Amino acid sequence: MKRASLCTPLALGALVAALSFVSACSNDGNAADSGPPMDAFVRPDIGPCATSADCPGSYCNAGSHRCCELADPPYEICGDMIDQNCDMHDESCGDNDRDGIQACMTGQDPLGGCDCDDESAMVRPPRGNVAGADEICDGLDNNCNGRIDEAAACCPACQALGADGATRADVCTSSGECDCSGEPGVGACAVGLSCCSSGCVDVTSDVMNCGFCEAPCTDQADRCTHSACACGTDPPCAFTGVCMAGACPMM
Ligand SMILES: [Ca+2]
Ligand SMILES: [Ca+2]
Ligand SMILES: [Ca+2]
Ligand SMILES: [Ca+2]
Repeated sequence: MKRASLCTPLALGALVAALSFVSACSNDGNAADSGPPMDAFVRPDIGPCATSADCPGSYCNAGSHRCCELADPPYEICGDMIDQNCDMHDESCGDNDRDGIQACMTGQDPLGGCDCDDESAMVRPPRGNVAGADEICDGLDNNCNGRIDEAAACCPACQALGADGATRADVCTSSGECDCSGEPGVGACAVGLSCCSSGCVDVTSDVMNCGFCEAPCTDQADRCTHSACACGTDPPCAFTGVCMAGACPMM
């Protein structure tokens, strides 16, 4: 592979390289120079490229001196002078896309709750009160979990189940099987059940998932009947009333 001399200005694609250049080239052999030999100034982790000419079809990352190669899983670390997602620039730190999740910084695990693409509000992990982005079939890891388009809606095995494939399951396993992440490893929920965070449930009667997943009934009801919350055989109590033993308090 072609390598430029450390003392050739054209070789300086980055601040890091510039610092190496200044240090190395100041060691010109004069008696006043008592530093270590030139090679000692080369960063030990410096990569194989000096300029983008060394990277056919790609370009040389300034911070690593390695040809840009898409990180797997895809993510971007801000402010490190390395373009992990190969979009031709290093991301700034902060919350650039204003989706409530800070960019991933050096030393942070990209799968640990930082924004793996802080330039797209369509990409963010769940964190605190901020919901993660929905995983949609767009070739991106929208929820920053390290998997691209793993949702049931993007999964041929779930689609093969028919119209309710994305209701009975929510994820495609890494081996391509349709599964419910609330009850992993058992495949899609049985016909008539919905895949919710608590597993496979009947949303027509489940008080914690009444009508829809993650839709619990309040204290004004004590059961879920035909997908609707109820207090006994009646509708839920008025706002301040707590349903007890199937009855609302006397007003
Ligand atoms: Ca970066
Ligand atoms: Ca963000
Ligand atoms: Ca994902
Ligand atoms: Ca996606």
